[in-house]
Amino acid sequence: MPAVVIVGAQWGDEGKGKATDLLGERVDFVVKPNGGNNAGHTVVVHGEKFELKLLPAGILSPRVTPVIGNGVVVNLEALFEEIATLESRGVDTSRLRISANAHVVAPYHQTLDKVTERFLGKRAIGTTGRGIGPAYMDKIGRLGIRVQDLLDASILRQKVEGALRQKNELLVKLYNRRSVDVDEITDGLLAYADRLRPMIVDTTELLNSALDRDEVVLMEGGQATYLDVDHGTYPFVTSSNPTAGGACTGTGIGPTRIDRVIGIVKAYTTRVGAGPFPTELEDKWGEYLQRVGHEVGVNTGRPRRCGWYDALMIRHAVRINGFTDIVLTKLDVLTGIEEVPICTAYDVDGVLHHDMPMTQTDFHHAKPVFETLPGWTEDLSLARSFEELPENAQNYVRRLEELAGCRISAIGVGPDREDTIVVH
Ligand code: 2SA
Ligand code: GDP
Ligand code: MG
Repeated sequence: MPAVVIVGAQWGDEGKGKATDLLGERVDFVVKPNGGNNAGHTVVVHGEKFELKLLPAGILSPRVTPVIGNGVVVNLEALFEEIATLESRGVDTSRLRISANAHVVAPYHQTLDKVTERFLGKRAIGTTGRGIGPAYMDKIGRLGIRVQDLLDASILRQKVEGALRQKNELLVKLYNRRSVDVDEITDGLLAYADRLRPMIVDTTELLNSALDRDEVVLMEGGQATYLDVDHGTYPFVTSSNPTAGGACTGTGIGPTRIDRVIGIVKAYTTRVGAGPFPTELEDKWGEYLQRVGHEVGVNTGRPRRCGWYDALMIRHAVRINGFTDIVLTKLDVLTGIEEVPICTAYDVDGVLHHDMPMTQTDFHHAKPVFETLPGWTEDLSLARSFEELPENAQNYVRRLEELAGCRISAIGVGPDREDTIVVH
């Protein structure tokens, strides 16, 4: 039975958390393959709002076992804070399992994230400041601390020492900061060991055995396609692979076991942080989408940049991820707009492109070419079938489906778990 992957198709905040939560009813395991507490999901369950940062959205469904996969970087302070907040609101977090191979975000990663951003000045990425990039740099540089290292105090101390030798040079000499103390870091991490121990398992074995028993495993990608370090708008990306392939490496589930790859697509486009954004609106419509769509970062509280739907980006995302289905979210936010633009081509220095340009320079120069469809004024929030949508909203969805080359199997018409139309 199925292993299902959920991937954001744009720059994040498409509503992956809600989609995961919705599928939670039919799922046994929800695993997070990448990212860390830079993610942010808002999930509304019967009017009650939950904000998740590090934990997978599946934690809100009582029958789901939530799992933090090997590809994740875990800030232990943030983890236990989030667990405490959820427990205080009556959510049972005791089923949570964490991969022994997941990496730890240490306080010095956060320091380095912030000083690097400052050092970059105008070229700053606009990171969430959570230490994600430096933690992944250590992982790839083979200087990382893994969750399993907390089970062996002497190994942990050696690894922290190894990691800090080079970083302290950097912090003191280049960034004019005080050096970080090995004992302070080691003891700080060890303080979590006892609480962490019962959660640490071989999650690859756990998830593959679940698939052997025909249970359903949902892999909930953090961030999104265009924040992918390989396929995104580099260097304005995160430091992991949020695309479908990253779900395999980040969990240890092989590609042949995956049955469905669901792309979460917002009915317009948003982005947090710096980087190119061809359909960005810097006029009253950008403010309109920001206000009506409540487009504010869950983690950092930053207002999200907003723009019209970009069909080139979605078609390319369909290919990179091999989407079998699309869940279209926030269609309700477009209600009341007289003519709804869709970007169907880019004008790059006078040359028309119908597919994503090969180079970042071209993408930076891309000017959107729009077609417009007539809008609708009816409230969509009560629609529960495709036929109950106003005709113009139906036409908008059909046109997006045609341009994407992938079926739209569900449509979001409001933030609540219930506000969803299942099409297929
Ligand atoms: P980082 O911190 O190294 O991953 O930042 C690198 C880039 O990735 C972007 N990024 C995100 N973009 C949208 N949403 C994210 N999560 C939060 C949310 C964001 C928030 O769900 O609202 O609260 O601000 C997320 N995480 C990383 C980031 O903006 C950089 O462009
Ligand atoms: P994620 O990072 O992809 O999980 O998305 P976020 O939770 O950061 O941002 C999506 C926001 O849109 C959240 O506030 C959701 O509650 C909200 N949302 C999700 N689907 C819909 C929808 O169909 N309509 C409306 N109006 N809001 C939605
Ligand atoms: Mg988010």
